[in-house]
Amino acid sequence: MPTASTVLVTGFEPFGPHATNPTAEAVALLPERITGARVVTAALPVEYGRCAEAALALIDEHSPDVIVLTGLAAGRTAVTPERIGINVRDTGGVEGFADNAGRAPVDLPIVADGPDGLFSTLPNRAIVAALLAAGIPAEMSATAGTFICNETLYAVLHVLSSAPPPVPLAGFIHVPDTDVLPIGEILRAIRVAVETTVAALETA
Ligand code: PCA
Repeated sequence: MPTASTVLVTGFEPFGPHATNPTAEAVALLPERITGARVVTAALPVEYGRCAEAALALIDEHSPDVIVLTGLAAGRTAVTPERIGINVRDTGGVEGFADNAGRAPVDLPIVADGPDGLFSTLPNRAIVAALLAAGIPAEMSATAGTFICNETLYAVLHVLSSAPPPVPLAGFIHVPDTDVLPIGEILRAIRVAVETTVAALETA
């Protein structure tokens, strides 16, 4: 039964119409340790390519046992662990919308010849149950979209899929905007997700 010594928890910088990003604010408020594990946090850039490079550099530097990537999904009304990352970069459906470097690719792969999809390895069912038990709205999500959050999830899972053991548990959680869930509740949700994943690792 392995014990988590390091947990990497990321949010994202502001993007598009959002002057702030609650995930960057929430991860910066996390305590230095959660259930004994050291907590490393960062706000990732909202740019194709650089988002995943930044996440992978942190993974290289800190060798985390647990990786919880978080991002804002404005319009959602629940905290939503993502089931899968898909091998698609596509910003084309939204008029005038681009990443923070002004790029709006359409129908491109993230990894040429990569698998179509890669599943999160976080204990998503247990996380949803723990969030609901904590009084936080939560449900599983079947799509992280085709923008930066999906790319970061897919690229991290792709690298981990060929990494030597021990491979960290890794996945993505989208959170609603602060008009639906105040920042303190978003912080609590992320903390519950981390605690649940650390506990799952210890009973594995
Ligand atoms: N949400 C966006 C990118 C950054 C973020 O917080 C997304 O869902 O892709």
